[in-house]
Amino acid sequence: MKLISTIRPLLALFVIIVTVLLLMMMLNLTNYALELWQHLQSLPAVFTWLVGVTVGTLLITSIWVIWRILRPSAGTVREGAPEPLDEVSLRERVQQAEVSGVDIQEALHELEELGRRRVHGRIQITLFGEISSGKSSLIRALVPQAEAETSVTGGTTRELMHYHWVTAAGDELVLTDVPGLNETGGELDALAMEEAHRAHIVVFVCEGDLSRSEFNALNPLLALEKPLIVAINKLDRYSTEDQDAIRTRVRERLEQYPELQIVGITTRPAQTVVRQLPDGSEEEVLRTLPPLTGELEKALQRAIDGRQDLLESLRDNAIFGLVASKLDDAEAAHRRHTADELVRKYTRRAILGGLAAISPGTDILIQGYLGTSLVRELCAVYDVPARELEIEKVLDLSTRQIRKVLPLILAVAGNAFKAFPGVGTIAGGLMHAVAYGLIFDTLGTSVATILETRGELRPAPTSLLFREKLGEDLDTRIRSLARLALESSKDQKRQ
Ligand SMILES: Nc1nc2c(ncn2[C@@H]2O[C@H](COP(=O)(O)OP(=O)(O)OP(=O)(O)O)[C@@H](O)[C@H]2O)c(=O)[nH]1
Ligand SMILES: [Mg+2]
Repeated sequence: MKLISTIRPLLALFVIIVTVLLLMMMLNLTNYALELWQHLQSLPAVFTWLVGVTVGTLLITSIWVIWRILRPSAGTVREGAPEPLDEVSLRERVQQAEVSGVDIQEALHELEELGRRRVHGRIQITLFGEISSGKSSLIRALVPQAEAETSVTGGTTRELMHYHWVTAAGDELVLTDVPGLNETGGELDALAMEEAHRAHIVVFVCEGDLSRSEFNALNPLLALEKPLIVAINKLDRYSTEDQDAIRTRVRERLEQYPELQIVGITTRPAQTVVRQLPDGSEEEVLRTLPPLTGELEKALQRAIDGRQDLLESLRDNAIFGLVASKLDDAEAAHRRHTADELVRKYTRRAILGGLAAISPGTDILIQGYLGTSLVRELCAVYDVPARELEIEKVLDLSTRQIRKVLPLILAVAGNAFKAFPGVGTIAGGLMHAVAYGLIFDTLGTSVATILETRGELRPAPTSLLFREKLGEDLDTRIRSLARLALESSKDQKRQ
């Protein structure tokens, strides 16, 4: 508020100066224009025309140039294949990660799978959709000899199943059946999504209009930028008018994606017929009719007959993205593991330090060599610059938090030792050792969490998290630290 009140007069002064300058400029310009007009009057008419035409042309050209610059770029057609991600640098990254001890198995497996798929060279089509939308039935309709299971209960397909399909045009394709979306609470969605990355073409099977979750599931698929076909299934359940209405509705909802192909299919149409029995009575029988998948087959053929190199590079790019994200995950897990080890190492050291203290004071500080090097080492693990000033602030703020809870920690520690038979009277050093251990464990995990989530060392949030974590699960943590302190104390005595 103070700042605003001092700025106000300056702002007013600025407005006055700008107004005066603008006024002067306007008067000057008017004067200049009038002078020019008078000059032109004294010249032959052809000169006046010439100046008029030149000024007009200049104005129109500059307006046209400005419009070209500011015109929204939407609608520009993507020309040619997209720049493929750099496979060489991706493989280099995998190698470097392996040297640093990161588990590269999943990323490597993905690249090997890409190699295998490149060798057999078949177009891969992944079916995607909610449970029971009819994905397995579609496979059965397209490849009648395939043994795809179908069920009324939903959640039949729980793993990836590949089917070899030779189309009427003679193209060799691989159809992949994936688990339905939201199957067992979405547990298998990632499996389905990964397979969509590996495909050349994705067919999104839905029944009727798109539900909200289907609509949301389409977004990450569209982001893959590969040919996507939305197949509206089970159309046999609707009258012709309703079928048209459903198609129109789906088309309207997806109109911002003109590259999407929308088709209607019935993969396992059923019809109830009334049958006359010999005794004159009647019974209702469910009759399965031949599937209708022509529209989808045509759409697939269109996608296949397009540019093969484009299909390949889109598939490759999606897989490279998948490899990169698997590497990111593996690197994050590796960092977390290294950070955990570090925290354990420093907790042990802190316990030993506590045991070695000759007369433990009532004031526990975490400044000093041990605290500083724990934070510094954690920063190195997360590739974050470790500034001395920030480290000091983290330690200082956290120490302030300790003072409030230290009596409680010492009391719980004293109590915990009672659970160990034959420990006898507890020396203050042992209790302090446990408190030190708890503090270093909490500090380490808090710093690691902040570094991981924020990508930088932030003293205030770190100390807040430290306070929150310090009281968490106190009994259990102190009991295991007490055991560690006792073992360390015994080791010390033995030496
Ligand atoms: N009326 C009608 N029912 C169909 C059609 N296609 C499939 N169904 C029925 O829908 C149910 C589910 O079919 P599935 O092919 O197992 O569906 P899915 O998508 O593979 O299911 P999950 O593997 O569980 O994700 C079965 O009862 C099929 O008989 C169709 O075109 N019309
Ligand atoms: Mg299925």
